[in-house]
Amino acid sequence: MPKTSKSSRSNTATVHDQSLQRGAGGELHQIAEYGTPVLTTAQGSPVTDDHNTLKIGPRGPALLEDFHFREKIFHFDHERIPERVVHARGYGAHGFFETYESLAEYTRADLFQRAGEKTPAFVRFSTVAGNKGSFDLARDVRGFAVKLYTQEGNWDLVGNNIPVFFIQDAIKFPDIIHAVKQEPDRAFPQAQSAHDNFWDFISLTPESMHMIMWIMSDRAIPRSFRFMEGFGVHTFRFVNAKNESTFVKFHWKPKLGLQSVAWNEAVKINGSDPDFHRRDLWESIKSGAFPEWELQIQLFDQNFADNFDFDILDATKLIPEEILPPIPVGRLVLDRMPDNFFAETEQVAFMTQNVPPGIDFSNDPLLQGRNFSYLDTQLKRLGGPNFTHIPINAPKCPFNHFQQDGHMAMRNPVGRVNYQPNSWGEGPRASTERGFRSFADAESGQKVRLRAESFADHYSQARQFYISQTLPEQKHIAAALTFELSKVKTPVIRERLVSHLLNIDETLAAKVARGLGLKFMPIAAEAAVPTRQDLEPSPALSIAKNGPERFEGRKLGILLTDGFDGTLLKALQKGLLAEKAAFEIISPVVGGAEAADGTMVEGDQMIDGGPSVLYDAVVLLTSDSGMLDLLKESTARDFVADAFAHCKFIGYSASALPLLEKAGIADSIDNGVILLTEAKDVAPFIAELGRLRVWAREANVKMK
Ligand code: HDE
Repeated sequence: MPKTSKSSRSNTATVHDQSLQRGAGGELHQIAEYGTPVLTTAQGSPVTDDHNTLKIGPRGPALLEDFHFREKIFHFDHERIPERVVHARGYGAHGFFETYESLAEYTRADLFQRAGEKTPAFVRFSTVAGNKGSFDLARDVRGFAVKLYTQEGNWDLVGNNIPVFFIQDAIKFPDIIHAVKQEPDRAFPQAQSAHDNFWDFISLTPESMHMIMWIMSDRAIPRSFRFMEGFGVHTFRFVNAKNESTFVKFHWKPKLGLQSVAWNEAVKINGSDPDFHRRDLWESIKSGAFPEWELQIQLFDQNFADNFDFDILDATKLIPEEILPPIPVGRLVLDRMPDNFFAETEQVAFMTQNVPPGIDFSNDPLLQGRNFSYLDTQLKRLGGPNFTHIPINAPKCPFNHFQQDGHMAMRNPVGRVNYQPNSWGEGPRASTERGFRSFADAESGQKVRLRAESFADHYSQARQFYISQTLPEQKHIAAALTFELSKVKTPVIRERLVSHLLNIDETLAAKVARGLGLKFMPIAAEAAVPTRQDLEPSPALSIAKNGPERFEGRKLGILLTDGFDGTLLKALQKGLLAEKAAFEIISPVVGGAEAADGTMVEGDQMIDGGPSVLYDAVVLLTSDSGMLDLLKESTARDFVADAFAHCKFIGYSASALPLLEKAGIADSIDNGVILLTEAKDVAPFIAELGRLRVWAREANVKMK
């Protein structure tokens, strides 16, 4: 947030700092003063000079005995650990989960027993395909992994922001991931699914079609982590104290509603702020605007499962919320950033098999495979079996076991006893009463490598998703498919994909075929289940139908020039504060702009560094004289043209009209481009911002 006076710089070290001394070669040493901590080696030995290696004479050879240098460099050389094979780029935060009411009827999970119980939580959001250093606005699934430190052990709900998945059996996971990541010979494209290998695999994998509808929708380019849903995806089980089981699906619903960006916007955000999502989470938590989600659950019994149209073990299917309304059971609040990114966000080890008593697995073959993979991957990534000793991974409840030794062991069992049974009467013992007990489902059958026939309908829910979208959302899906396939060089892959689309929606298939310039329409792909079910639309699947209708939590970009109307700015600031929305000042120079009454307002961004794609809506507060300079600046034109093209609300003072002209929109002013003349215009303007986008404009700024 900008300040209206100059900020103090007292915390910033300058070359006038008294603690700075010059060494013989002119280098600056910062030396310890009374009360400041003394630099030491990792062994605790105080250091005299951290700028020069130990040498024979100032220009002589370096000495091997320089233990400080050796320790410093060797540690640096070992700083990297393998990045996650998927979900490498992520960002996390601490918080808590609060239970609304006891769920003892359904589960004995300790965290769900008492109303008002608060359970510490750590959440890591991520993209899937890109490397650790890739950009945030990739078109991709987002990971939504939640670690809940319950009083009966850690529960990891390792979910995504999309409730279904590409594949039905874990054995296909390496294939889909190989296909989506950079192609192995050329090592590109980075963090993009728009390439031959991905679409080749997809077009040969009909079970992925439902997920493809989601991943080509706006869900794959969320505005920020704060505005997306999370899903446990699989069917799990609740098990109560009487060992009765109820099936359960988990959903996280963001308090601020759902929101995504436009594709063209995503591409530009990646250029101007590749850390857009990280920064958003950091800024909102640091400013005290703590993101919040409600945990809602879909509960159902075997009878429901037997009568539902699809197999509840199939992770490419969901249960529409209209058929089985989710029940709110608690809330998740993120209120603290990690002290250190590596120690916490990078080293956090999520594992689907981390479940406390009262939560159990279903036979979903994807979940069963995951239960193997996550432990294995942590052993590799974190270097050994003692990753549970790392504070972010250690339970916060008492724990006792006989596991010992190994690399970096930090909590070996104390005393003589490290086995059971023993004659010493010491050490922990298993408890039939408190311990985890798997639900005793009766299983029998032949050993087979077979996919269940009940998994075979790949198109009905894909169509249901598509027809549940608003018109603009449907257009975005068609545009995304066309864009992605336009990057595919092999025509047969494009055609094969269109042949699947024909089984989902003929108009969609026709649009994509037209967009790609296909000479003829391929025949529809042969479906394993010939008759597609015509399912009712499910409004819960659309982002637009579940909008926030408030500007709370969003950010307004205010472009100022010298001579702007200070009363309008003050009214905007006040209105946004009341709305719990943020704003940034963008000015031709970062030093800021001077209002007509002589007040100086500091800028947060120079016009070059603050393109309109970084904001949910923009305002142009200018003056006639200020406009003369701004008109020479092409980024100012782009600022306005992009905001308009991305269907954003634009507020402007009358003097900004020439800039609207320069941006080519003066003749297309619609009800989303709003003149702000005096302070009383501001409240209705802010109320309008709650609509977030003027989707009706899209027809005028995009080809059909
Ligand atoms: Fe994962 N997944 N996954 N996944 N996954 C990993 O574990 C895996 C799947 C998800 O922020 C890995 O620690 C298999 C579905 C998230 O640290 C690895 C299969 C869903 C994260 C792994 C799946 C997810 C991971 C890589 C197919 C949504 C990031 C690094 C059966 C419900 C967690 C790691 C974090 C990470 C395996 C499919 C979500 C290799 C074998 C479905 C959010 O273990």
